[in-house]
Amino acid sequence: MAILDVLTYPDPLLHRIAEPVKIIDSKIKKLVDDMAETMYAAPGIGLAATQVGELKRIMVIDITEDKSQLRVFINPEVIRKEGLAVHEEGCLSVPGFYDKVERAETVMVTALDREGQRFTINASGLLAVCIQHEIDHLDGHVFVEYLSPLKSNRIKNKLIKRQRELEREAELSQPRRRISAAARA
Ligand code: QAP
Ligand code: CO
Repeated sequence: MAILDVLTYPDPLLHRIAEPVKIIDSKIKKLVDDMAETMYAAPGIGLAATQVGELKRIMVIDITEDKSQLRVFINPEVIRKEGLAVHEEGCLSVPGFYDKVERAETVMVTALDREGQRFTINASGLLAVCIQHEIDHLDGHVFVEYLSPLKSNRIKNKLIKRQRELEREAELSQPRRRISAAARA
């Protein structure tokens, strides 16, 4: 198992549409396992394959406190939505930012599990929010798109600035690799 790198908004890959999984082979199972490990390590309650740069319709969710109920959704489809509810959301790809988003209150979803078995669930509350948030990722959407342009631009600019700082720190921690030809001369 491995902890994967999570893409940060506004990475362009986060806006691509993921492809359905055709066959659940050992590579897909490894990706599912690595995604679960990555989500638990964060820690987070949901992660879509798009967030780790894999444009496949796979997401993992565990909303329990004790990490006891991993749910794997492969090729998920919403077959019914009802009501509206507002919930505070965050995202591993939007670290440090949280805001309220309105979504359906309950959703009926069908998907394949890690073994390829079809299951259908009726979700409400936090699970319903999380399922809709992760399916959005598979369709190339990030929750900040639902916020006002003022808020989403502010978040985007702060994350770009932070990414630049992180890249600069990474450079400084490996000075030897970066000595230029001019400096050696
Ligand atoms: C999606 O999000 C979600 O900013 C899953 O610094 C979130 O697991 C659905 C996280 C809320 C419904 C409600 C976020 C971790 C985790 C951060 C997550 C952070 C560290 C987000
Ligand atoms: Co997210």
